[in-house]
Parts: sequence; C-alpha cells; structure tokens
Amino acid sequence: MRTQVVIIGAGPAGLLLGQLLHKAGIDNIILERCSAAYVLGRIRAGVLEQVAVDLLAEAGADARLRAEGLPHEGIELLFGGKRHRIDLHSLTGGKCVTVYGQTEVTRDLMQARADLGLTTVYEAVNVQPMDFEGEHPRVRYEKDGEVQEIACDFIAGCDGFHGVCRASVPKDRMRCFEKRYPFGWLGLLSDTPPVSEELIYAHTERGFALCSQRSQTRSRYYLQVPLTDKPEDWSDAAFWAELRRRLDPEAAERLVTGPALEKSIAPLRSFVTEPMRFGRMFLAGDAAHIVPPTGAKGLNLAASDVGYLAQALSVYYQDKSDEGIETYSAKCLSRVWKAERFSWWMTSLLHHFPEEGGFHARVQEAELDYMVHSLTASAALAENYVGLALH
Ligand code: RFL
Ligand code: PHB
Repeated sequence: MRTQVVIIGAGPAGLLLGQLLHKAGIDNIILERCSAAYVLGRIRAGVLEQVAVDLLAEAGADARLRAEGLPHEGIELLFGGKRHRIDLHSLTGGKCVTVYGQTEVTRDLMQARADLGLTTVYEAVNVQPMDFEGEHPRVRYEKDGEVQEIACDFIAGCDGFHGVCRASVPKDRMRCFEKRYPFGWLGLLSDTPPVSEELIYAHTERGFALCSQRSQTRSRYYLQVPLTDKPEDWSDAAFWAELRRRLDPEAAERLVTGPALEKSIAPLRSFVTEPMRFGRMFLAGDAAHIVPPTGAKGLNLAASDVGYLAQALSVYYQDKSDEGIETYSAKCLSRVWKAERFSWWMTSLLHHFPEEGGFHARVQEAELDYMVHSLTASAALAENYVGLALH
C-alpha cells in the first residue's frame, strides 16, 4: 500500500488534518488504535476559538457547528463570593468563542470523512512509524492479526500524549519541558440546564470549580480534587453538594442537579516537545504538547498545528518547496508557548494551592481583583482566551 501522508491517530488533530489535506488534493490514510465508538466516548474540551471554527469550515465540517454551536461573548470569574463578568466581545474588538463539544467536532469530522469515502483503519494495533529520518518513510501496523505496511512521503503523529510517534524519536533528538500540578479536575456531564448562560470560573478556598456546558440542556461541571481521588470516591450527590459550596449563593440556589452521564478525573499537566518535526515525521496536537484545561486551549492548539501542517504540505506538493516543512516546528512552537503561558497562568491564578500558604492566596485574590477592575488586565485575559491570531 502507498499514500502521500499517513496520519497516526483519529482524534480531532488527525481527523481535521485528513480533511484539510484531502481538500488540498493530498492523499492520506488514518490509522487509529481504538474503535470509532471509543474515540467518541471520550468527553473532553468544549470551547472553540474562531481559528478552530474557521479551520472546521475550511475542512467542510462546520454545518452542525454553525447550527448548534453557542457563541459566547463573555465569561464570569467568581472569587470572594461574587461574580465578575469579563466582556470578551468588547475587550477584543468584537471576538467571541464558540461552545461546542470536542465529541461533536470529532463526530462531524468522522462523518465528513466517511461521506468522502476516505480510509480510516480503526483498531489498528502495534502501529510503528519507520524510516522517517530518510526519504522513504513507512508505517507498519497489524489489523485482524495480519501485519500491513504503508509506504508514504510523510507521517503525521496525531496520536495524543501517550502515542507511539513521539516515543519513536531517539531521546537525544528532542527536548521536553514539563510541569505537573498537584491536583486534578473531576468532570461531570449531565442532562441538566447550565447554571448560568456563560461559563463560570470559580476560585474558592475549597478549590477551583468550573461551570461549563454543551447545550442549553446539557451541562459540564468540574471540581479541583486531590490527585489521590478516584471518580468512584465521588457519588453524584457528593459532587453536586461540593459544587454548590464553591458557587455564590445565587448560582448555588439556581443549580439544577441530575444523574451523571459521565464522571472522570484528569490530572493537570503542562508539557512541550521541541522540535515538532523529525525528518519526514511531524508531531501535532497532544502528541507534541499538553496544557492544563483551565485556559481551554488543548483542542484549539491541536487545530492550529494541523492548520499549519496542511499549509506546509500543500506548499510542498504544489510549489515543490520545502519551506513550509522547514518552518512548521518554529511556527507551531511560537503559538504553543504563548498558550502554555496563558494556561499555566490561568491555572496558577484560579486554583487552590494548599502547600503555598496564606501569602500566595492573598496575592491570587489581589491579582483577581486587579484584573476585573483594570481594563488593560482584563483585555490581556480576553485577548488570550479568544485566541491569538495565526501568523
Ligand atoms: P487525542 O484526542 O488524544 O487523539 C489522539 C488519538 O490517537 C490515538 N492513538 C493511537 N492511534 C494509533 N496508534 C497508536 N499507537 C496510538 N496512540 C494513540 C488515540 O486513541 C486517539 O484517538 O489528541 P489530539 O487529536 O491531539 O486532540 C487534542 C485534544 O484531545 C486535547 O488537547 C484536549 O481534549 C485536552 N483536554 C481538554 N482540553 C480542553 O481544552 N478542555 C478540556 O476540558 C479538556 N479536557 C483534555 C481533557 C484531555 C484529556 N486527556 C488527553 C486525557 C480531558 C482529558 C481526560
Ligand atoms: C469544557 O466545557 O469541557 C471546558 C470549558 C472550558 C475550559 C475547560 C473545559 O476551560
């Protein structure tokens, strides 16, 4: 078998790249370790920047997003028992974000790919990128007990943080930067109306909480919890009671509870690999970097990486030029580090760090108060939250 680009991983990065390459006339095959149903069962991000929305439109997978996505022009910060609105729209000269679940983005991209009859091999095991430092890369994998091999021009490593692509690069060819946080987020999805029209980011002495949503009838809530907690430790009733304690009285009163459709804990981590290209293999999305979810940047960075990659490969095939390929890593990393900084900062500002003591907590409160009363500081938050421009 032969194709131009083998994409490893059918998460949002791999599926979006597949569409963008197809639109540019570049053949590609996607290899995914899990089943399509498993991929769709993972509940993750919910906030899209305009850049991600535009790329989904370019990929021809935005019909449902346009019909069902919820434009949000502001967010609320809750601290000291009061909510303060950050008017994203007016602070950024008219920009906003779109609330639309990663599950739905993935479903739409899978559907678009199926409609075009493009090949995705699900449940491909022992996927192995090979010879990517030379002119003739190959990818070997097993399907239904048989070993298969695909020859290609390029390999796109869109296989997430635990994928095989980054793991296949010799350690001395890359540098990794990592920060782990001493807590996780316990998420709960429920078919209940969201407590508030806009997202609430809450800083309290009991820990951080986030009130998000997927639609007018489906809510997604998160609680900061110790890393030692397990989802089984939290009954639905315990979750709702703790969320209520972290909200202001009005929101606590208005909160509608219901059975959890899903409950899971994600540890918080910042991680970056440099560079993001190794010969003819590129890393994109979580395969190359992780952000803590506080800034809602993980999925958006995955989208902008593959936007750059599709552009680089189009230039290669259309203009016979290596320029896009050679600048891919630096272009991505410049954007990645700004999102890493923002996500680290939002995480540091909003979470409870018991080991840091009272001084740290007072400085957090002072910064939050400064931020909501200073137009300059609010504008810096808003500019990053809606997403920096692509260069
Ligand atoms: P994904 O979505 O992890 O997809 C990678 C795909 O590659 C497959 N794969 C392999 N396939 C073949 N061979 C192998 N050896 C393979 N190894 C892995 C996997 O099965 C999978 O289908 O990465 P991608 O496409 O880069 O997308 C990135 C986003 O998913 C990610 O940035 C965000 O979801 C991060 N994230 C969140 N971001 C937010 O902005 N807000 C959130 O609330 C939020 N919650 C989360 C998250 C990430 C989580 N992870 C990674 C554990 C919650 C969790 C639990
Ligand atoms: C979500 O809806 O899952 C979500 C929203 C905003 C975040 C993180 C997660 O910052």
